[in-house]
Amino acid sequence: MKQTWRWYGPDDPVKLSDIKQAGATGIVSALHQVPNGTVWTVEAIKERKQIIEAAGLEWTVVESIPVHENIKTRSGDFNTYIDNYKKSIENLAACGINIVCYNFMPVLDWTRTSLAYEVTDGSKALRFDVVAFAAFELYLLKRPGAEAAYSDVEKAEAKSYVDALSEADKKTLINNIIAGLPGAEEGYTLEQFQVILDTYTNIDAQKLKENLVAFLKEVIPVAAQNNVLMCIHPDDPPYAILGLPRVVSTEADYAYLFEQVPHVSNGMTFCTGSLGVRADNNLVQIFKRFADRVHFLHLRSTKRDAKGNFYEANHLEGDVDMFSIVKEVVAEEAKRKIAGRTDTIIPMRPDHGHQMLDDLHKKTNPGYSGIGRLRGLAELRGLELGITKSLR
Ligand code: DNO
Repeated sequence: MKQTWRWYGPDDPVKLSDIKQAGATGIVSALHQVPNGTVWTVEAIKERKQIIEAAGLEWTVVESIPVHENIKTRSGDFNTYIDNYKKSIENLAACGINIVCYNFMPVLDWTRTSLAYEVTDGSKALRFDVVAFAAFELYLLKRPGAEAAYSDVEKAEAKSYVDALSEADKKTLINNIIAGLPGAEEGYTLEQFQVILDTYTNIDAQKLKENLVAFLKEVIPVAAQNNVLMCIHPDDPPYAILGLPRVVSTEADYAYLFEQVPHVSNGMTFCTGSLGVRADNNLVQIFKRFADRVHFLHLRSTKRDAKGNFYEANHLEGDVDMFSIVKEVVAEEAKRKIAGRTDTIIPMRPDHGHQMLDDLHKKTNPGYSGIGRLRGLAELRGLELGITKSLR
């Protein structure tokens, strides 16, 4: 695996020099300053690339070129936004960057209810609590239609939860969910949020799938022509929320996308943490089935409970069998070598990390602390080395 690290750009509190010391050789970055839907110019790409290379690192993966909401709903100026997307792919290819991660989640990217859940060792993790989420949509957002999605018992639980929150706690919960976690690009206020949710009134899962396939049918040929590997990130969490459809959550979802648009440039970001939230996702089976299309790996683990709550566990703990996954990755890399493919070393990044040690006293991007990810990377690197050596 190529060890990479997500860097949010010059304002990231974790510096390129820190990343070098962590032992990563590749950078995962995006032009977060460019508004969604706008072309990434060669100039702007080169500028970022030079900063990365001046630090002795390589810009390996783009995460993400965001997909404009109008493309997801196929409304408004969606054709222009698709053209712009293609142009950004061409420009990246012209600069020698050829792996692009993106997602197709309506309105919200990844979602958590708590960004500072204290685990038993005193470090802090990200968490999704189903009761807190229900409290948000039922009693803070007051989403029309939310009532029908919950049983009376669930509603009562959510009500006691919200009643016990201070005004400040309520604000934090709202912000955690809709203000936009790092990389989400879009953030909303409560008022804006309901307006944008309403743009999906006539879009069910089938329609959203069709819109995604229509987007892929336009974009993948351009990527293929430019030797760019596109890799769609799974939904996080991997199920419908807020009455919005989500269509990249399961093995069947991925199978459908690859059937519709078979070129290998139509690939996946294999995110163990997102996929692992569903007990019915068999991660090893999913990896094996789509292994030749895995262009990028997000390695982290989650721990779920019977109620559907989950928190982000240490990288080698929790529900994800990281040993088996990395073993499959090592096997896939060997297969690619024999097949004469050029992408024989799959980039991975330690996805998220706890806020721990010195991170606890610093301002960090939620999930993207320096030391927490350093721990993750070190553990994953050791795991891979152990597997590789034991196979010789
Ligand atoms: C969260 C990330 C996601 C991811 C996007 C990909 O930590 O994994 O924000 O970057 O969904 O487009």
